[in-house]
Amino acid sequence: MSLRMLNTRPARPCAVLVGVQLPGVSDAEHAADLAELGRLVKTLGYDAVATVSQRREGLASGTVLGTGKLKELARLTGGSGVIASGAQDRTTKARERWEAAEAAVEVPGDEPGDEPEEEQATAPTGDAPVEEARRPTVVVVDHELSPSQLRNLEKATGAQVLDRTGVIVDIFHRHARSHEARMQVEIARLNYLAPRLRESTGGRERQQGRGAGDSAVELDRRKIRDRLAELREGLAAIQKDQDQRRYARRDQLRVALVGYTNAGKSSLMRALTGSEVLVADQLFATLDTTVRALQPESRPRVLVSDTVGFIKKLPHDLVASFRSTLDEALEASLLLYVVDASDPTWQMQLEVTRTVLREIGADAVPSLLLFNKVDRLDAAAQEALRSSHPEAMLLSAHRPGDVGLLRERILSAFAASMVDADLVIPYAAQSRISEIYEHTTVLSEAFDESGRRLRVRGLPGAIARLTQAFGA
Ligand SMILES: Nc1nc2c(ncn2[C@@H]2O[C@H](COP(=O)(O)OP(=O)(O)OP(=O)(O)O)[C@@H](O)[C@H]2O)c(=O)[nH]1
Ligand SMILES: [Mg+2]
Repeated sequence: MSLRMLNTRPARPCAVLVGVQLPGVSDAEHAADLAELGRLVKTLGYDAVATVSQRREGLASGTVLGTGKLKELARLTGGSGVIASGAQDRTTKARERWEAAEAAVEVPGDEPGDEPEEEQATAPTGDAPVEEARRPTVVVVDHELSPSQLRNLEKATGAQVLDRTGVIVDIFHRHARSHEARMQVEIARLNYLAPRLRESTGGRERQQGRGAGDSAVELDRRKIRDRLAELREGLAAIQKDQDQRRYARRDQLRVALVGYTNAGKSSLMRALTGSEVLVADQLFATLDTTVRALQPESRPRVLVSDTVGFIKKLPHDLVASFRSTLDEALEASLLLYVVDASDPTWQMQLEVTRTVLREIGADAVPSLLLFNKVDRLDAAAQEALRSSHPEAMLLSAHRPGDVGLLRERILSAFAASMVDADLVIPYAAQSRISEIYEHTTVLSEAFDESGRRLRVRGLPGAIARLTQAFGA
């Protein structure tokens, strides 16, 4: 017995995943959704130790799950399984859970048949502390819950309940680094929390009496409103500054890496620009937009931006809060759609990315489809992608040769839209030569009495501006 206790891993809190399979959602899709929820939950630092899943017509019921499934879930978490009088304090249920420990904790898996029978749910007393440590204390539901569904589930399970949006908002909160990202995330978080405020403090309120709880919540809500106003003001100032910087880059060639979270955008950003952006095998590692020049530098210079990834069922106000990512995409001269070709759900991931970008009008921007991580695919799978998507490029961000070819593809995509012009730079204005080299490719150069004569090639905008100043 004591040996088993020694085996106990340092406590990472345990979570149980809950999903409803709605009509029209295939088994495979449902399993993939739950697997993705598992990765989100892992990114947040929990171990997903069990899955409860049910086929239902809709999500409208008070607890999302049916009565039987709710009981099953409650067995895992040690809750009562009922809502009305089930609002007992979790500590009063400790003994019950202690007794129900071991077998009720399901090994991760999506098979409904894996679920343990009720009569198995008795563990030897001596094991109780070990099993108690592995008992899920968090229930994570793969759908957006209404505040009352959330409260009902908390009552019935005795566990903390998070929905998919809540998990994403929490990850964003942990990963945001820059001042701007932190402000954006705080706005999204407060918007998410405000309507759920009363529910999450439900237990305490009941003890204090409803009136006291309500006014405290009202006060909190007012504070949230004030804070939101303050944040929006701060963000507007930052974004104005960014707009100006973007305006200054308007004539430059810009490429934006867009795609599902974890597709390898930051890895490609590093490889293309030599920058040290964060690469990590977790969801939403990047929450800041970074812009760097393509390396080795080209003439004209090409700027590459790394952006925040997308995910299925990303709440709309969270998308909206990432304005800088969307602006980067919208204003890019070329969009690189990065797909993790080794993920069995890549088609869905690409569709999600396309849908969000279509919604903001970025589908008009020329694009190039990149199947990344092909080092994980066998030859047959690569061949299949090549024949189904002849226009796309297969590559691995980890192979310098592939990255070199991508660089060539980017430069040749721009070559088609370039225009040529003749410029004369008077000797008195030679200090502006570097500006010309930055924005154009100089095709030929000669000197005469009027100054330096250049034949240049660049984007129409930059050429128009330069011709106005130096047109021959
Ligand atoms: N095998 C393989 N792994 C890759 C490749 N590209 C990226 N990865 C890995 O995939 C994981 C995610 O890579 P990132 O570059 O951080 O992905 P991202 O798209 O920026 O992800 P977010 O910022 O979270 O949206 C990391 O563990 C990378 O090392 C590749 O071509 N092959
Ligand atoms: Mg990234």
